[in-house]
Amino acid sequence: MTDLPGFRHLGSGKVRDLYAPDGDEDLLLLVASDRVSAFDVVLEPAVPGKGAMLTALTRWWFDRLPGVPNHLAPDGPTVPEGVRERSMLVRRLSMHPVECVVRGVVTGSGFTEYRETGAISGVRLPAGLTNGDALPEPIFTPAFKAEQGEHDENIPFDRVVELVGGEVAELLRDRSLAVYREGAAVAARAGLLLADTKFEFGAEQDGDPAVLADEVLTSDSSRYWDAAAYDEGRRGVSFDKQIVRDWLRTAWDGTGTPPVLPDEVVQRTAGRYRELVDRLTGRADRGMTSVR
Ligand code: Q0Z
Repeated sequence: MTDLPGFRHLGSGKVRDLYAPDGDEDLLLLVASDRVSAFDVVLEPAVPGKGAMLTALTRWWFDRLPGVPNHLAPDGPTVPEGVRERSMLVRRLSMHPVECVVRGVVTGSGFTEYRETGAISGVRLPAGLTNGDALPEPIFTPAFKAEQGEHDENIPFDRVVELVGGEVAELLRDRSLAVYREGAAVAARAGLLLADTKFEFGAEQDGDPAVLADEVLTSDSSRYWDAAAYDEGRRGVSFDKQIVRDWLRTAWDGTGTPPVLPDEVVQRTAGRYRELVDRLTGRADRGMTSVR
């Protein structure tokens, strides 16, 4: 994390940092770092270009989703050169305490809940599903946003209604499903399966009550799987982080500080992030000058 002149640091997640510009209460600066996490820990060293690539991807998706209002600020203070290409200046919203998860595939915590209860977030599913099975239709499986470090708690749609009201709850669900469908269609053309993804929405003061915020359809907020591998029965192979996960499993027992990633693992991972962006956006330079 860097000191940014003209900005105040508000907080950090595992791989991102949040700032507010001095003297403008209505804006925020979201900075995507090059840090990479796996198995819930942040690893060393960083993956060069990752923050720029994921920021470019969110901007690209916002551009492709003209029907869904998003939080990008039309203008604002000049962002320091050193973080500009991995930052987004956004309008400050009143965030809804709901993670809007959409699943096209049953996996992860969703599969665990399904195995235990036959449902995910109150959505009953057919019997006999296996980890990684695709659903006939994507499902909206909201979760209540936990405090930092805790895991989100899946909640039924009725609970979303109690939290945000019926009209907003329906907007969250309908917009989430629409964005997932667009994402999955684009991914399919790129030979990728969008297994699941999560969105966050916030309300504008006296404006739209369900503005799409945060990062969108990045591989940090979504599971992108290689479709060819999936069709061969190799399910759950993450498009970008698999190299890190596979290496870490061989090199670490999960206790104490994780080992430093070898340069070869870092470089191959950077290449996978680049390939993800290239395949989704159809190659061509996307302005990530530092990455190419
Ligand atoms: C997003 C986060 C972090 C990056 C707050 N438009 C908005 N209005 C109000 N709040 C947010 C947004 Cl995007 C908001 N986050 C998550 C944390 C770095 C994003 F450390 N937190």
